[in-house]
Amino acid sequence: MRWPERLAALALAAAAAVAQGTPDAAALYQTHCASCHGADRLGGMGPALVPENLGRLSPEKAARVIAEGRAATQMPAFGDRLGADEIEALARWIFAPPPAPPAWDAARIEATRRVLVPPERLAKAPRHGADPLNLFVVVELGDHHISILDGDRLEVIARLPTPRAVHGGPKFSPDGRFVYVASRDGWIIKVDLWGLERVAEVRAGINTRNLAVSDDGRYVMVGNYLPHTLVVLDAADLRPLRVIPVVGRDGTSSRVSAVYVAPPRGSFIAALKDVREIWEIPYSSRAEALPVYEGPMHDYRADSGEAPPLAEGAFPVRRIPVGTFLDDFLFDPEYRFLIGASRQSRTARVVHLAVGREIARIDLPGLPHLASGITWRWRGRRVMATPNLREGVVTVVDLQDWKVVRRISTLGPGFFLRSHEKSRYAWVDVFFGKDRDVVQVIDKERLEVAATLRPAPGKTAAHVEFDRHGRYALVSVWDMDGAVVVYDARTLQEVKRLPMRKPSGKYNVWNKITRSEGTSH
Ligand code: DHE
Repeated sequence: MRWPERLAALALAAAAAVAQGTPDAAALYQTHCASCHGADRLGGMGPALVPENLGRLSPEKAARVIAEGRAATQMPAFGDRLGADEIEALARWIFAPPPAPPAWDAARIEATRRVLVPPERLAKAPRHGADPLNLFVVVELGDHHISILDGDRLEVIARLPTPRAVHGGPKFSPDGRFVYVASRDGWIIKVDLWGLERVAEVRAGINTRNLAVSDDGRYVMVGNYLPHTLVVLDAADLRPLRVIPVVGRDGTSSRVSAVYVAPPRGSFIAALKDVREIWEIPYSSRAEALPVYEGPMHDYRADSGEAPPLAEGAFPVRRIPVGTFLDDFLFDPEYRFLIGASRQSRTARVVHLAVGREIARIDLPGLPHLASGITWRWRGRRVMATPNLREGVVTVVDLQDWKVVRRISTLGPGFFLRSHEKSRYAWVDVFFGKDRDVVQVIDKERLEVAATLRPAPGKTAAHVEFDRHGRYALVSVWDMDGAVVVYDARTLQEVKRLPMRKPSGKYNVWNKITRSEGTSH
Protein backbone atom coordinates (compact mmCIF):
# COMPACT_ATOMS: atom_id res chain seq x y z
CA MET A 1 0.00 0.00 0.00
CA ARG A 2 1.45 3.39 -0.98
CA TRP A 3 1.87 5.91 1.77
CA PRO A 4 -1.17 8.22 1.11
CA GLU A 5 -3.50 5.19 1.20
CA ARG A 6 -1.69 3.86 4.24
CA LEU A 7 -2.18 7.13 6.07
CA ALA A 8 -5.85 7.22 5.08
CA ALA A 9 -6.33 3.64 6.36
CA LEU A 10 -4.62 4.45 9.64
CA ALA A 11 -6.73 7.59 10.05
CA LEU A 12 -9.89 5.53 9.51
CA ALA A 13 -8.72 2.96 12.08
CA ALA A 14 -8.05 5.72 14.60
CA ALA A 15 -11.45 7.32 13.97
CA ALA A 16 -13.14 3.93 14.39
CA ALA A 17 -11.36 3.40 17.69
CA VAL A 18 -12.60 6.73 19.00
CA ALA A 19 -16.13 5.92 17.85
CA GLN A 20 -16.03 2.65 19.80
CA GLY A 21 -15.39 4.50 23.04
CA THR A 22 -11.80 3.34 23.49
CA PRO A 23 -9.55 5.47 25.75
CA ASP A 24 -9.00 9.10 24.75
CA ALA A 25 -5.56 8.70 23.18
CA ALA A 26 -5.16 12.42 22.43
CA ALA A 27 -5.62 13.29 26.10
CA LEU A 28 -3.32 10.45 27.19
CA TYR A 29 -0.69 11.73 24.77
CA GLN A 30 -0.82 15.26 26.20
CA THR A 31 -0.53 13.92 29.77
CA HIS A 32 2.23 11.35 29.31
CA CYS A 33 4.06 11.94 26.03
CA ALA A 34 3.90 15.62 25.01
CA SER A 35 6.65 16.83 27.31
CA CYS A 36 9.24 14.70 25.49
CA HIS A 37 7.72 14.17 22.04
CA GLY A 38 6.24 17.70 21.62
CA ALA A 39 2.63 18.88 21.98
CA ASP A 40 2.44 18.88 18.16
CA ARG A 41 4.03 15.38 17.96
CA LEU A 42 6.98 16.75 16.00
CA GLY A 43 9.54 15.64 18.56
CA GLY A 44 11.56 17.21 21.34
CA MET A 45 13.83 15.24 23.61
CA GLY A 46 12.10 12.18 22.11
CA PRO A 47 11.53 11.48 18.42
CA ALA A 48 8.62 12.81 16.33
CA LEU A 49 5.54 10.61 16.61
CA VAL A 50 3.84 11.12 13.24
CA PRO A 51 3.15 8.26 10.80
CA GLU A 52 5.87 9.28 8.32
CA ASN A 53 8.49 8.92 11.06
CA LEU A 54 7.18 5.57 12.27
CA GLY A 55 7.65 3.62 9.06
CA ARG A 56 10.24 1.37 10.71
CA LEU A 57 7.86 0.43 13.56
CA SER A 58 4.50 -1.37 13.70
CA PRO A 59 1.68 -0.39 16.11
CA GLU A 60 2.39 -3.68 17.97
CA LYS A 61 6.06 -2.80 18.42
CA ALA A 62 5.13 0.76 19.41
CA ALA A 63 2.82 -0.64 22.12
CA ARG A 64 5.69 -2.76 23.43
CA VAL A 65 7.98 0.27 23.57
CA ILE A 66 5.33 2.29 25.47
CA ALA A 67 4.83 -0.56 27.93
CA GLU A 68 8.46 -1.57 28.44
CA GLY A 69 10.46 1.55 27.53
CA ARG A 70 13.47 1.49 25.24
CA ALA A 71 16.89 0.38 26.45
CA ALA A 72 19.77 2.88 26.20
CA THR A 73 17.37 5.79 25.66
CA GLN A 74 15.40 8.12 27.94
CA MET A 75 12.12 6.41 27.00
CA PRO A 76 10.66 5.08 30.28
CA ALA A 77 8.28 2.14 30.68
CA PHE A 78 4.62 3.10 31.10
CA GLY A 79 3.39 -0.45 31.77
CA ASP A 80 2.84 0.28 35.47
CA ARG A 81 1.02 3.59 34.85
CA LEU A 82 -1.22 2.85 31.88
CA GLY A 83 -3.65 0.03 31.24
CA ALA A 84 -3.22 -2.32 28.27
CA ASP A 85 -6.18 -0.69 26.49
CA GLU A 86 -4.67 2.78 27.00
CA ILE A 87 -1.29 1.67 25.66
CA GLU A 88 -2.93 0.08 22.67
CA ALA A 89 -5.00 3.22 21.99
CA LEU A 90 -1.91 5.42 22.20
CA ALA A 91 0.09 3.14 19.90
CA ARG A 92 -2.74 3.21 17.32
CA TRP A 93 -3.25 6.95 17.65
CA ILE A 94 0.33 7.95 16.88
CA PHE A 95 0.01 6.11 13.57
CA ALA A 96 -2.84 8.44 12.55
CA PRO A 97 -1.81 11.71 10.88
CA PRO A 98 -2.13 14.91 12.97
CA PRO A 99 -5.18 17.07 12.09
CA ALA A 100 -3.10 19.61 10.15
CA PRO A 101 -0.05 18.69 8.07
CA PRO A 102 3.02 19.77 10.04
CA ALA A 103 4.78 22.88 8.76
CA TRP A 104 8.53 23.28 8.99
CA ASP A 105 9.38 26.54 7.30
CA ALA A 106 12.53 28.70 7.42
CA ALA A 107 11.36 30.50 10.58
CA ARG A 108 10.80 27.21 12.47
CA ILE A 109 14.11 25.86 11.22
CA GLU A 110 15.90 29.01 12.32
CA ALA A 111 14.28 28.81 15.77
CA THR A 112 16.01 25.46 16.35
CA ARG A 113 19.48 26.61 15.28
CA ARG A 114 22.30 26.90 17.79
CA VAL A 115 25.88 27.92 17.18
CA LEU A 116 27.80 26.16 19.94
CA VAL A 117 31.29 27.37 19.04
CA PRO A 118 31.47 30.77 17.31
CA PRO A 119 34.11 31.18 14.55
CA GLU A 120 36.50 33.14 16.78
CA ARG A 121 36.63 30.26 19.28
CA LEU A 122 37.32 27.53 16.72
CA ALA A 123 40.58 25.60 17.20
CA LYS A 124 43.51 27.29 15.45
CA ALA A 125 45.18 23.92 14.74
CA PRO A 126 44.23 20.26 15.23
CA ARG A 127 43.91 19.38 18.93
CA HIS A 128 45.23 15.89 18.26
CA GLY A 129 48.33 14.33 16.80
CA ALA A 130 46.58 12.20 14.17
CA ASP A 131 46.73 12.76 10.40
CA PRO A 132 43.61 14.96 9.99
CA LEU A 133 43.02 13.47 6.55
CA ASN A 134 43.18 9.86 7.74
CA LEU A 135 40.53 10.15 10.42
CA PHE A 136 37.43 7.99 10.40
CA VAL A 137 34.05 9.15 11.64
CA VAL A 138 32.27 6.07 12.99
CA VAL A 139 28.54 6.28 13.62
CA GLU A 140 27.51 4.34 16.71
CA LEU A 141 23.75 3.89 16.46
CA GLY A 142 23.57 1.99 19.75
CA ASP A 143 24.08 4.94 22.04
CA HIS A 144 23.86 7.86 19.57
CA HIS A 145 27.50 8.87 19.30
CA ILE A 146 30.17 9.31 16.70
CA SER A 147 33.66 8.09 17.43
CA ILE A 148 36.58 9.82 15.76
CA LEU A 149 39.20 7.23 14.93
CA ASP A 150 42.89 7.81 14.13
CA GLY A 151 43.32 5.85 10.88
CA ASP A 152 47.05 5.21 11.42
CA ARG A 153 47.16 4.26 15.11
CA LEU A 154 43.69 2.71 14.95
CA GLU A 155 42.65 4.39 18.20
CA VAL A 156 39.54 6.36 19.13
CA ILE A 157 40.62 9.95 19.81
CA ALA A 158 37.19 11.43 20.63
CA ARG A 159 33.59 10.44 21.15
CA LEU A 160 30.78 12.96 20.62
CA PRO A 161 27.02 12.68 21.14
CA THR A 162 24.73 12.85 18.09
CA PRO A 163 20.98 13.07 17.67
CA ARG A 164 19.14 9.72 17.55
CA ALA A 165 19.00 7.62 14.37
CA VAL A 166 21.77 9.11 12.29
CA HIS A 167 21.27 7.94 8.71
CA GLY A 168 23.00 8.39 5.35
CA GLY A 169 26.63 9.18 5.08
CA PRO A 170 27.96 12.12 7.08
CA LYS A 171 29.52 14.55 4.58
CA PHE A 172 32.79 16.49 4.88
CA SER A 173 33.75 20.05 4.00
CA PRO A 174 36.07 20.02 0.94
CA ASP A 175 39.18 20.45 3.13
CA GLY A 176 38.06 17.62 5.40
CA ARG A 177 38.02 19.78 8.51
CA PHE A 178 34.30 19.73 9.25
CA VAL A 179 31.78 16.92 9.09
CA TYR A 180 28.00 17.32 8.80
CA VAL A 181 25.77 14.59 10.19
CA ALA A 182 22.00 14.14 9.60
CA SER A 183 19.48 12.23 11.71
CA ARG A 184 16.22 10.72 10.54
CA ASP A 185 14.44 13.24 12.79
CA GLY A 186 15.83 16.15 10.78
CA TRP A 187 18.65 17.27 13.06
CA ILE A 188 21.85 18.36 11.33
CA ILE A 189 25.02 18.77 13.37
CA LYS A 190 28.34 20.25 12.32
CA VAL A 191 31.46 18.84 13.97
CA ASP A 192 34.95 20.34 13.88
CA LEU A 193 37.54 17.57 13.41
CA TRP A 194 40.36 19.88 14.53
CA GLY A 195 38.73 20.96 17.77
CA LEU A 196 36.91 17.59 18.18
CA GLU A 197 33.71 19.38 19.13
CA ARG A 198 30.19 20.01 17.90
CA VAL A 199 30.06 23.55 16.58
CA ALA A 200 26.47 24.05 15.36
CA GLU A 201 23.12 22.30 15.09
CA VAL A 202 19.75 22.89 13.44
CA ARG A 203 16.61 20.92 12.73
CA ALA A 204 16.07 21.16 8.97
CA GLY A 205 13.11 18.79 8.67
CA ILE A 206 10.78 16.50 10.55
CA ASN A 207 11.72 13.38 8.65
CA THR A 208 15.02 13.75 6.84
CA ARG A 209 16.75 11.41 4.39
CA ASN A 210 20.29 12.74 4.05
CA LEU A 211 22.41 15.75 3.25
CA ALA A 212 25.02 16.83 0.70
CA VAL A 213 27.73 19.49 0.88
CA SER A 214 28.64 21.67 -2.12
CA ASP A 215 32.22 21.21 -3.34
CA ASP A 216 32.96 24.90 -2.71
CA GLY A 217 32.10 24.25 0.93
CA ARG A 218 29.46 26.98 1.04
CA TYR A 219 26.19 25.09 1.19
CA VAL A 220 24.60 22.09 2.83
CA MET A 221 21.48 20.74 1.15
CA VAL A 222 19.09 18.56 3.17
CA GLY A 223 16.49 16.26 1.56
CA ASN A 224 13.27 15.65 3.51
CA TYR A 225 10.42 13.15 3.48
CA LEU A 226 8.46 15.47 5.77
CA PRO A 227 7.72 18.15 4.83
CA HIS A 228 8.33 17.67 1.11
CA THR A 229 11.26 20.05 0.92
CA LEU A 230 14.89 20.54 0.05
CA VAL A 231 16.54 22.90 2.52
CA VAL A 232 19.66 24.90 1.73
CA LEU A 233 21.77 25.78 4.78
CA ASP A 234 24.76 28.05 5.04
CA ALA A 235 27.59 25.58 5.68
CA ALA A 236 29.33 28.04 8.01
CA ASP A 237 26.65 28.36 10.68
CA LEU A 238 23.77 26.16 9.39
CA ARG A 239 21.53 29.21 8.85
CA PRO A 240 18.62 28.28 6.55
CA LEU A 241 19.03 30.11 3.24
CA ARG A 242 16.22 28.59 1.23
CA VAL A 243 13.40 26.11 1.71
CA ILE A 244 12.47 24.67 -1.67
CA PRO A 245 9.03 23.00 -1.85
CA VAL A 246 9.28 19.83 -3.92
CA VAL A 247 6.40 19.73 -6.37
CA GLY A 248 6.46 17.93 -9.72
CA ARG A 249 5.54 19.56 -12.99
CA ASP A 250 2.06 18.05 -12.73
CA GLY A 251 1.52 19.58 -9.27
CA THR A 252 2.20 16.37 -7.27
CA SER A 253 4.07 17.05 -4.05
CA SER A 254 6.96 14.64 -3.49
CA ARG A 255 9.18 13.25 -0.80
CA VAL A 256 12.91 13.55 -1.43
CA SER A 257 14.62 10.15 -1.42
CA ALA A 258 18.14 11.54 -1.26
CA VAL A 259 20.26 14.46 -2.35
CA TYR A 260 23.78 14.27 -3.79
CA VAL A 261 26.41 16.70 -4.98
CA ALA A 262 27.80 16.61 -8.54
CA PRO A 263 31.06 18.59 -8.19
CA PRO A 264 32.01 18.91 -11.88
CA ARG A 265 28.54 20.26 -12.55
CA GLY A 266 28.49 22.63 -9.55
CA SER A 267 25.05 21.32 -8.66
CA PHE A 268 23.02 19.28 -6.22
CA ILE A 269 21.00 16.40 -7.66
CA ALA A 270 17.91 15.12 -5.88
CA ALA A 271 16.16 11.78 -6.19
CA LEU A 272 12.40 12.10 -5.76
CA LYS A 273 10.11 9.43 -4.42
CA ASP A 274 6.69 10.42 -5.73
CA VAL A 275 7.24 12.15 -9.07
CA ARG A 276 8.94 10.95 -12.24
CA GLU A 277 11.56 13.68 -12.21
CA ILE A 278 15.15 14.17 -11.14
CA TRP A 279 15.99 17.64 -9.90
CA GLU A 280 19.27 19.36 -10.56
CA ILE A 281 19.92 22.49 -8.49
CA PRO A 282 23.03 24.50 -9.39
CA TYR A 283 24.82 26.30 -6.58
CA SER A 284 27.73 27.70 -8.53
CA SER A 285 28.15 29.87 -11.60
CA ARG A 286 30.30 26.99 -12.89
CA ALA A 287 27.04 25.24 -13.66
CA GLU A 288 26.19 27.88 -16.26
CA ALA A 289 29.25 26.95 -18.33
CA LEU A 290 28.15 23.32 -18.64
CA PRO A 291 26.30 22.13 -21.68
CA VAL A 292 22.65 21.55 -20.88
CA TYR A 293 20.73 20.55 -23.95
CA GLU A 294 17.31 20.09 -22.46
CA GLY A 295 15.41 20.83 -19.31
CA PRO A 296 15.58 24.59 -18.78
CA MET A 297 16.11 25.97 -15.29
CA HIS A 298 12.92 26.63 -13.50
CA ASP A 299 12.60 29.04 -10.61
CA TYR A 300 10.35 27.27 -8.13
CA ARG A 301 9.38 30.65 -6.69
CA ALA A 302 7.52 31.44 -9.92
CA ASP A 303 4.95 28.81 -8.79
CA SER A 304 3.97 30.97 -5.85
CA GLY A 305 3.95 34.22 -7.86
CA GLU A 306 7.19 35.46 -6.27
CA ALA A 307 9.55 37.49 -8.46
CA PRO A 308 11.85 35.05 -10.23
CA PRO A 309 15.21 36.74 -10.92
CA LEU A 310 17.92 34.08 -11.11
CA ALA A 311 20.32 35.95 -8.87
CA GLU A 312 23.17 34.51 -6.77
CA GLY A 313 21.72 32.11 -4.24
CA ALA A 314 18.45 31.66 -6.12
CA PHE A 315 18.91 27.87 -6.37
CA PRO A 316 16.88 27.36 -9.53
CA VAL A 317 15.62 23.88 -10.32
CA ARG A 318 16.20 21.96 -13.53
CA ARG A 319 13.68 19.18 -13.90
CA ILE A 320 14.83 16.09 -15.73
CA PRO A 321 11.82 13.96 -16.64
CA VAL A 322 12.30 10.20 -16.28
CA GLY A 323 10.09 7.29 -17.23
CA THR A 324 9.79 5.84 -13.75
CA PHE A 325 10.39 6.73 -10.09
CA LEU A 326 14.14 6.70 -9.51
CA ASP A 327 14.99 6.91 -5.85
CA ASP A 328 18.46 5.43 -5.55
CA PHE A 329 21.42 6.74 -7.57
CA LEU A 330 25.01 6.21 -8.54
CA PHE A 331 27.06 8.54 -10.76
CA ASP A 332 29.93 7.68 -13.06
CA PRO A 333 33.23 9.21 -11.82
CA GLU A 334 32.96 12.16 -14.25
CA TYR A 335 29.34 12.84 -13.32
CA ARG A 336 28.21 12.61 -16.94
CA PHE A 337 25.74 9.84 -16.21
CA LEU A 338 23.36 9.05 -13.42
CA ILE A 339 22.40 5.42 -12.93
CA GLY A 340 19.12 5.16 -11.08
CA ALA A 341 17.30 2.15 -9.64
CA SER A 342 13.59 1.85 -9.97
CA ARG A 343 11.81 -0.15 -7.29
CA GLN A 344 9.04 -0.90 -9.77
CA SER A 345 11.04 -2.43 -12.59
CA ARG A 346 13.77 -4.95 -13.35
CA THR A 347 15.91 -2.39 -15.13
CA ALA A 348 18.07 0.46 -13.89
CA ARG A 349 17.96 3.63 -15.99
CA VAL A 350 20.95 5.57 -17.26
CA VAL A 351 20.33 9.31 -17.54
CA HIS A 352 22.71 11.54 -19.49
CA LEU A 353 22.88 14.59 -17.26
CA ALA A 354 23.71 17.17 -19.92
CA VAL A 355 21.15 15.84 -22.37
CA GLY A 356 18.62 15.51 -19.57
CA ARG A 357 17.26 12.26 -20.88
CA GLU A 358 17.35 8.50 -20.34
CA ILE A 359 19.86 6.97 -22.75
CA ALA A 360 20.11 3.32 -21.70
CA ARG A 361 18.73 0.59 -19.46
CA ILE A 362 20.62 -1.98 -17.41
CA ASP A 363 19.31 -5.42 -16.62
CA LEU A 364 19.32 -5.23 -12.81
CA PRO A 365 16.52 -7.29 -11.23
CA GLY A 366 15.87 -7.47 -7.49
CA LEU A 367 16.62 -4.30 -5.57
CA PRO A 368 20.09 -3.02 -6.45
CA HIS A 369 21.49 -0.67 -3.83
CA LEU A 370 23.12 1.79 -6.18
CA ALA A 371 23.84 4.38 -3.47
CA SER A 372 26.37 1.83 -2.28
CA GLY A 373 27.85 1.05 -5.69
CA ILE A 374 31.53 1.50 -6.59
CA THR A 375 33.59 1.59 -9.78
CA TRP A 376 37.06 0.40 -10.88
CA ARG A 377 39.10 -0.23 -14.04
CA TRP A 378 38.78 -3.78 -15.32
CA ARG A 379 40.62 -4.95 -18.40
CA GLY A 380 40.92 -1.42 -19.73
CA ARG A 381 37.29 -0.55 -19.14
CA ARG A 382 35.51 1.13 -16.25
CA VAL A 383 32.99 -1.07 -14.51
CA MET A 384 30.59 -0.42 -11.68
CA ALA A 385 29.33 -2.94 -9.15
CA THR A 386 26.32 -2.87 -6.90
CA PRO A 387 25.03 -5.07 -4.09
CA ASN A 388 21.38 -6.10 -4.06
CA LEU A 389 18.95 -5.68 -1.16
CA ARG A 390 16.75 -8.54 -2.37
CA GLU A 391 19.09 -11.08 -3.95
CA GLY A 392 22.42 -12.60 -2.96
CA VAL A 393 24.32 -11.08 -5.85
CA VAL A 394 26.81 -8.37 -6.70
CA THR A 395 26.28 -7.22 -10.28
CA VAL A 396 29.20 -5.85 -12.30
CA VAL A 397 28.26 -3.58 -15.22
CA ASP A 398 30.40 -2.13 -18.03
CA LEU A 399 30.03 1.65 -17.94
CA GLN A 400 30.76 1.97 -21.67
CA ASP A 401 27.98 -0.19 -23.10
CA TRP A 402 25.85 -0.69 -19.93
CA LYS A 403 25.99 -4.47 -20.30
CA VAL A 404 26.17 -6.79 -17.30
CA VAL A 405 29.69 -8.25 -17.18
CA ARG A 406 29.18 -10.66 -14.28
CA ARG A 407 26.67 -11.57 -11.59
CA ILE A 408 28.71 -12.70 -8.58
CA SER A 409 26.70 -14.90 -6.20
CA THR A 410 27.01 -14.12 -2.51
CA LEU A 411 25.62 -15.83 0.59
CA GLY A 412 22.67 -13.42 0.79
CA PRO A 413 21.43 -9.91 -0.01
CA GLY A 414 23.95 -7.22 0.87
CA PHE A 415 23.71 -3.55 1.86
CA PHE A 416 27.18 -2.08 1.35
CA LEU A 417 30.04 -2.63 -1.09
CA ARG A 418 33.44 -0.99 -0.66
CA SER A 419 36.94 -0.98 -2.08
CA HIS A 420 39.96 1.29 -2.55
CA GLU A 421 42.12 2.24 -5.54
CA LYS A 422 45.06 0.39 -3.98
CA SER A 423 43.21 -2.81 -3.13
CA ARG A 424 42.58 -5.77 -5.40
CA TYR A 425 39.49 -6.60 -3.34
CA ALA A 426 35.96 -5.29 -2.94
CA TRP A 427 34.17 -6.15 0.29
CA VAL A 428 30.44 -6.80 0.50
CA ASP A 429 28.32 -7.61 3.55
CA VAL A 430 25.53 -10.16 3.72
CA PHE A 431 23.14 -8.06 5.70
CA PHE A 432 20.08 -10.30 5.45
CA GLY A 433 19.50 -13.98 6.05
CA LYS A 434 21.20 -16.68 8.06
CA ASP A 435 24.71 -15.69 6.95
CA ARG A 436 24.40 -12.07 7.98
CA ASP A 437 27.46 -12.45 10.20
CA VAL A 438 29.84 -12.76 7.23
CA VAL A 439 31.50 -10.34 4.87
CA GLN A 440 32.65 -11.57 1.49
CA VAL A 441 35.75 -10.40 -0.28
CA ILE A 442 35.56 -10.20 -4.07
CA ASP A 443 38.61 -10.32 -6.32
CA LYS A 444 38.16 -7.28 -8.59
CA GLU A 445 40.20 -8.82 -11.42
CA ARG A 446 38.75 -12.34 -11.42
CA LEU A 447 35.25 -11.15 -10.50
CA GLU A 448 34.69 -13.94 -7.99
CA VAL A 449 34.47 -14.35 -4.23
CA ALA A 450 38.01 -14.81 -2.92
CA ALA A 451 37.32 -15.12 0.83
CA THR A 452 34.51 -15.23 3.37
CA LEU A 453 35.19 -13.74 6.81
CA ARG A 454 33.09 -14.09 9.94
CA PRO A 455 34.20 -11.35 12.39
CA ALA A 456 31.78 -12.28 15.22
CA PRO A 457 29.74 -15.47 14.76
CA GLY A 458 26.00 -14.82 15.16
CA LYS A 459 26.28 -11.03 14.98
CA THR A 460 25.51 -8.99 11.85
CA ALA A 461 28.67 -7.81 10.10
CA ALA A 462 28.19 -4.83 7.83
CA HIS A 463 29.63 -1.78 6.15
CA VAL A 464 33.29 -1.75 5.27
CA GLU A 465 35.49 1.31 4.81
CA PHE A 466 39.18 1.54 3.95
CA ASP A 467 41.73 3.89 5.45
CA ARG A 468 43.34 6.61 3.35
CA HIS A 469 46.21 4.40 2.15
CA GLY A 470 44.17 1.29 1.42
CA ARG A 471 46.08 -0.65 4.11
CA TYR A 472 43.16 -1.56 6.34
CA ALA A 473 39.53 -2.52 5.82
CA LEU A 474 37.27 -1.79 8.80
CA VAL A 475 34.11 -3.84 9.35
CA SER A 476 31.25 -3.06 11.77
CA VAL A 477 29.89 -5.74 14.07
CA TRP A 478 26.37 -4.36 14.24
CA ASP A 479 25.51 -5.12 17.85
CA MET A 480 25.08 -3.24 21.15
CA ASP A 481 28.06 -5.25 22.27
CA GLY A 482 29.70 -4.69 18.93
CA ALA A 483 33.02 -3.65 17.50
CA VAL A 484 34.84 -2.22 14.56
CA VAL A 485 37.12 -5.00 13.38
CA VAL A 486 40.21 -3.90 11.48
CA TYR A 487 41.57 -6.25 8.80
CA ASP A 488 44.83 -6.04 6.90
CA ALA A 489 43.44 -5.26 3.43
CA ARG A 490 46.08 -7.43 1.72
CA THR A 491 46.41 -10.52 3.91
CA LEU A 492 42.78 -10.38 5.16
CA GLN A 493 44.05 -11.11 8.69
CA GLU A 494 42.48 -9.37 11.70
CA VAL A 495 44.70 -6.58 13.06
CA LYS A 496 42.62 -5.06 15.84
CA ARG A 497 39.16 -4.97 17.40
CA LEU A 498 37.72 -1.74 18.82
CA PRO A 499 34.65 -2.22 21.03
CA MET A 500 31.68 -0.04 19.94
CA ARG A 501 27.94 0.30 20.56
CA LYS A 502 26.16 -0.90 17.41
CA PRO A 503 28.54 0.78 14.96
CA SER A 504 27.00 1.31 11.52
CA GLY A 505 28.73 3.39 8.85
CA LYS A 506 32.29 4.66 9.03
CA TYR A 507 33.72 7.36 6.84
CA ASN A 508 37.35 8.10 6.04
CA VAL A 509 38.10 11.79 5.49
CA TRP A 510 40.58 11.33 2.64
CA ASN A 511 38.55 8.76 0.73
CA LYS A 512 35.49 10.98 0.91
CA ILE A 513 37.03 14.33 0.02
CA THR A 514 39.01 12.84 -2.89
CA ARG A 515 35.92 10.93 -4.00
CA SER A 516 37.74 7.60 -4.00
CA GLU A 517 36.27 5.22 -6.57
CA GLY A 518 35.91 2.58 -3.87
CA THR A 519 33.49 4.40 -1.60
CA SER A 520 30.16 6.24 -1.67
CA HIS A 521 29.91 9.99 -2.11
FE1 DHE B 1 20.32 3.71 4.28
C1 DHE B 1 22.96 5.57 3.10
C2 DHE B 1 18.40 4.84 1.72
C3 DHE B 1 17.77 1.71 5.35
C4 DHE B 1 22.24 2.60 6.88
N1 DHE B 1 20.64 4.95 2.71
C5 DHE B 1 21.78 5.64 2.41
C6 DHE B 1 21.57 6.46 1.25
C7 DHE B 1 20.27 6.26 0.85
C8 DHE B 1 19.68 5.31 1.78
C9 DHE B 1 19.55 6.89 -0.33
C10 DHE B 1 22.60 7.34 0.56
C11 DHE B 1 22.54 8.72 1.10
C12 DHE B 1 23.82 9.25 1.73
O1 DHE B 1 24.74 8.48 2.03
O2 DHE B 1 23.89 10.44 1.98
N2 DHE B 1 18.42 3.30 3.63
C13 DHE B 1 17.86 3.87 2.55
C14 DHE B 1 16.53 3.32 2.35
O3 DHE B 1 15.71 3.68 1.46
C15 DHE B 1 16.33 2.25 3.34
C16 DHE B 1 16.34 0.88 2.60
C17 DHE B 1 14.99 2.32 4.10
C18 DHE B 1 14.84 3.50 5.02
O4 DHE B 1 14.00 3.41 5.91
O5 DHE B 1 15.50 4.51 4.90
C19 DHE B 1 17.58 2.40 4.20
N3 DHE B 1 20.05 2.38 5.84
C20 DHE B 1 18.94 1.69 6.09
C21 DHE B 1 19.08 0.86 7.26
O6 DHE B 1 18.19 0.10 7.77
C22 DHE B 1 20.47 0.99 7.74
C23 DHE B 1 21.18 -0.33 7.50
C24 DHE B 1 20.56 1.34 9.23
C25 DHE B 1 20.08 2.74 9.54
O7 DHE B 1 20.95 3.56 9.83
O8 DHE B 1 18.89 2.99 9.47
C26 DHE B 1 20.99 2.06 6.77
N4 DHE B 1 22.24 4.01 4.86
C27 DHE B 1 22.83 3.45 5.96
C28 DHE B 1 24.23 3.90 6.02
C29 DHE B 1 24.44 4.74 4.93
C30 DHE B 1 23.16 4.80 4.22
C31 DHE B 1 25.24 3.47 7.09
C32 DHE B 1 25.72 5.45 4.52
C33 DHE B 1 26.55 4.52 3.68
C34 DHE B 1 27.84 5.13 3.20
O9 DHE B 1 28.88 4.50 3.40
O10 DHE B 1 27.83 6.21 2.60
